[in-house]
Amino acid sequence: MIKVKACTRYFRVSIAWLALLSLSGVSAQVSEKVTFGHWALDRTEVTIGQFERYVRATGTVTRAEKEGGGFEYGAGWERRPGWSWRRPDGAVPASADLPAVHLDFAEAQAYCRWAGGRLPSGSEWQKAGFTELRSSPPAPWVKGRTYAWTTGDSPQGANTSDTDPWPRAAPAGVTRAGVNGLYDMGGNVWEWTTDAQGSQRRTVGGSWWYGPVQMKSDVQAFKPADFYAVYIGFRCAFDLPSPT
Ligand SMILES: [Ca+2]
Repeated sequence: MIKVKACTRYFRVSIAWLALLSLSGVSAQVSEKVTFGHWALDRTEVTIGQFERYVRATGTVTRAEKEGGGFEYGAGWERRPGWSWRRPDGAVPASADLPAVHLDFAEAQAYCRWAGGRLPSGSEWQKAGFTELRSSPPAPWVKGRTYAWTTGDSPQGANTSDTDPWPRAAPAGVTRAGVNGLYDMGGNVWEWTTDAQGSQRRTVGGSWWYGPVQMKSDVQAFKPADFYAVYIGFRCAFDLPSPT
């Protein structure tokens, strides 16, 4: 379970990615949601900055804050004192665009309700994540095609435990845009869905902790709904008025 990355290769890849990102100019001009007819999905995982606005508006104090800190996997699940969405890794986060984590299912759902939406179902998430639904997608995306990965034909460009520029979580919009122009559907942090097995809820997409195989659509990763950890986040779905 230990994440190892070769330093020399890491820096070489980082330089290549920085050059690529400087050319692509992602995130600045794109809307925050991707629309699929009667519903929409957040383009990125919900960020610390977005969650902070919710906390300021509602006075919410999360369970990780009240209960002594969020969890990270070490020798089993270990509570990390002081870790919460405010300090995902125990320190002031480098960017407000990092994903909001250390939130259980109900806390994620409460945020989405406040934002006018809800958590997606597993099937909604899966369709948006793997099947290109845009009417005129930019190259190389093909309308109607279902891809093997959320990033297309390969997992390259996602933030997993494989060699990439991100040792832990990555800020929104810096990884490679995937199917439907969505970011981090695979990798970065797991995302809560409403799929239930008793008191458990399905998380999808894998995370920076795991290899790319956890990104696949058929992964069934259910977690206790009241669990929160450093690599579980979420994004919201929104029901839209039907076209008349
Ligand atoms: Ca994700």
